[in-house]
Amino acid sequence: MSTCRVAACVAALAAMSCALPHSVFALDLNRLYGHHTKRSEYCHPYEPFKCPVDGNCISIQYLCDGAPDCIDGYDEDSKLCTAAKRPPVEETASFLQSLLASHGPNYLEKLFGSKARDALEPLGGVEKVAIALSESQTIEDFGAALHLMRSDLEHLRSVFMAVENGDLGMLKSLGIKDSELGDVKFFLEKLVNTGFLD
Ligand SMILES: [Ca+2]
Repeated sequence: MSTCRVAACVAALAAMSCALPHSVFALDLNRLYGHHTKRSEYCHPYEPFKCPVDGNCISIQYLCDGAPDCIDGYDEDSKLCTAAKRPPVEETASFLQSLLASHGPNYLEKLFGSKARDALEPLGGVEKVAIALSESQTIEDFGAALHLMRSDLEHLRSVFMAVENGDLGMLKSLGIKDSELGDVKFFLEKLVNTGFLD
């Protein structure tokens, strides 16, 4: 579980690097690795990404560029590179949490099916679902990560396909409130636009 959290954290930081100056990214990486890296071993701000295994420091431009720069290829890890294109895990988790808080603990059954009851507990909780949404390259990977039943996965796929086709009637028929339609559509489109249905 803790490995998952670290991976998600790295992914979120990688995603942030697109929007933030490198110096900010470096500070956050230092905080992330601070508990097992001596201060003197910090990476230079120009090469802020530290490979977890070999400790090499690499520039942001070599993250997810298609060529391995860490000895174990971690800079090209598919989960890391998928998550780098997605909204940060924290943002996804708080969006899911806000829907549950507004509409009750079973509201997300509408999207993720019968296992998404009780604030997503049968799926491992909100954070686990948010991490899976961030790191799963495709909807099939997402289904595998959360052990979704095939029927629930096909339902979710039909929701995504409706959104991809601009059919908001599908979301309305599921009982998504008009006031939330825009946010839910935006959230699902982000996933579609980063290869979730490929
Ligand atoms: Ca690379």
